[in-house]
Amino acid sequence: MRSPLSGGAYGVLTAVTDSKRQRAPAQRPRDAALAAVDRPVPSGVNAPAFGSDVVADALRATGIDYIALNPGASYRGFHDSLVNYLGNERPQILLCLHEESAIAIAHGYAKVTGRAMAAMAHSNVGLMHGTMAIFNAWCDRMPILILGATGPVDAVKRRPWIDWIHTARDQGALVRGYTKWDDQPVSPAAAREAVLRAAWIANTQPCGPTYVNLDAGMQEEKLAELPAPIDAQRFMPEVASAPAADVVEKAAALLRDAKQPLILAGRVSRDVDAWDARIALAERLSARVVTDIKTGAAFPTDHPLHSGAPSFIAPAPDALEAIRAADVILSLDWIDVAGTLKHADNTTAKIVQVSNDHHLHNGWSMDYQGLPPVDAFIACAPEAAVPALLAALGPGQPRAVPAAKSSPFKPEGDRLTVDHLAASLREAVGARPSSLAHVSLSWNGASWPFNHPLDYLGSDGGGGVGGGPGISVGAALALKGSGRLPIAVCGDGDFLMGVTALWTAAHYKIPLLMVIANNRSFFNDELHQERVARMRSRPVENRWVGQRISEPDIDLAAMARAQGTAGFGPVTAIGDLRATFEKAIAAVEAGSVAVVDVRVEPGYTAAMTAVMTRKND
Ligand SMILES: Cc1ncc(C[n+]2csc(CCOP(=O)(O)OP(=O)(O)O)c2C)c(N)n1
Ligand SMILES: [Mg+2]
Repeated sequence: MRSPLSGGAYGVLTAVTDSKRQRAPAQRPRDAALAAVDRPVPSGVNAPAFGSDVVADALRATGIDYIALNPGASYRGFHDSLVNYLGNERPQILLCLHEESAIAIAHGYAKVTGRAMAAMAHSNVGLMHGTMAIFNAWCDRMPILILGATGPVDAVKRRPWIDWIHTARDQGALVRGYTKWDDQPVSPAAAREAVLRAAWIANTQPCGPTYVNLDAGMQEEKLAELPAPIDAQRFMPEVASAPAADVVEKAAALLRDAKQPLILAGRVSRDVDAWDARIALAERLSARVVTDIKTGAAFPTDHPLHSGAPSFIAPAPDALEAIRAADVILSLDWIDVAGTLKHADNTTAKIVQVSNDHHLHNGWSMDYQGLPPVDAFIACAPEAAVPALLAALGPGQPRAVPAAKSSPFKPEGDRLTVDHLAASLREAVGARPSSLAHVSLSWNGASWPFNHPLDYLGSDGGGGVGGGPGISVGAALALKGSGRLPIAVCGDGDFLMGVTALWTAAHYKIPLLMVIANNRSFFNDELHQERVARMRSRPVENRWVGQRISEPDIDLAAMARAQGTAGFGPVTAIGDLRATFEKAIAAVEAGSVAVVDVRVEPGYTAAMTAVMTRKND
């Protein structure tokens, strides 16, 4: 029998090509050490014979290298196809201890490559475990091809009890509010089409997760005949969105006439040319630039035009000042324009919005944020708009703009804080290229400069605590072999919820340095309780009750070691930080995962604390 995809069962491997977004890690040859893990004995099977073989061929045709999963009988047919038909390569299975980490790993991988990896969750229960991570990826606009399965849709084929509890009428409904598309195909040919469509839609901007639910009956069906061969690549065309010329002209005119233009650099790609184009645009306009810690590095933070440290909840004071002073604001797919204007006391600046995010807005999730006033709307991705704006503006004389205020970062006090952690970590990292895959809520954006789009990969997207470890492992997977040191800084709460993702990194030999900013608390919520106490004139001293994670203190390094990683700490003295980080980095450079537990004083930056504890907000 011939494969149902042209090129043979092992043929169509380059379906996803081109696009600068994926240029770096995704196109490196597959990692030999990782590929050598979990090799099955050869099965001698090279012809598709079951429904799930057709689906496996389709998945391979998408060009996806890995599928992170937690197993389950609802997809035992497909699992067999991955192992015994495809030989556990292209895609290779990455076993995860929880569906939440399977999805988060795919999320982190997309943060680096801009392209979807696959993840799989068993029936309704596995999908329920994965939902928070799917929501995080959705809010972060990251592509993931999620496969799921259901007990036989045909009730006659169901095994008693278990197949009945694991069959739901409309399983996709669990995730429909925060996926771009979902399907439950009935036949192998329809499933092949669904997989190709899911990969295509996930990877088309604005990106996001898609979900295909594979009926167990369809997977296990013996093929009477194969679906007719197709050329998979033709079903996943590259989609380019171009800005309309008249709107670009209108925006360029607004920006050209601006006395104090400002760029809010938001959801942008990891592409180096696009990074350079943003710098060129800011310099052409002499525009101040503000960036956000919710999104990956978008502009060099030590550029004289960059204002204020990237921050989480509200723009940093210098950034706010620049926003208030601006007369024209260019948003490059900034996550929350309306909220940012609100923070800036509703400035009356003219707004140019570059975004195609509205294509994803739906009735279920409000992650689209407030509706901002807009004077020129360029409906495309920033990567297409910035060069168009540069061309429309033409050459010009840069105006003299005073360099943004910058005071060198220096941790204060003699008690170990997250600032000391950051400063010592930077010293230990030295001149090595590194990528911050994740930062804790307590992170101070001023503590770490970004000078390359891969220097920082952004936050979890949906504010779902527990995503940090998995996202970091996925990013480290994508960065493996790139020469960049993957570093993640996780809160202790975040770490504790997602720690088992580290086992996957250890098992598949994915080096990663994880540092825990361990304030022994769900500290964010201590600040919320403080605020409520202030509003109600009740004792703020009680803010810690129901928040602190101590008595007993948890040995986080031991938890990490239990996953097969190197574990250091707890580090309690500032003077021990650097040497410990150096040891941990040496372990990572020798191929390990290393985790350092650092006991930090509870506390956020002054600006974040002020925003969170304001009495009347
Ligand atoms: C799944 C989930 N549960 C609860 C919360 C509420 N929450 C927001 S931040 C936070 C504390 C996180 O603790 P940690 O990672 O240690 O960071 P810290 O606040 O201590 O800096 C919690 C519980 C959430 N956002 N997501
Ligand atoms: Mg904490």
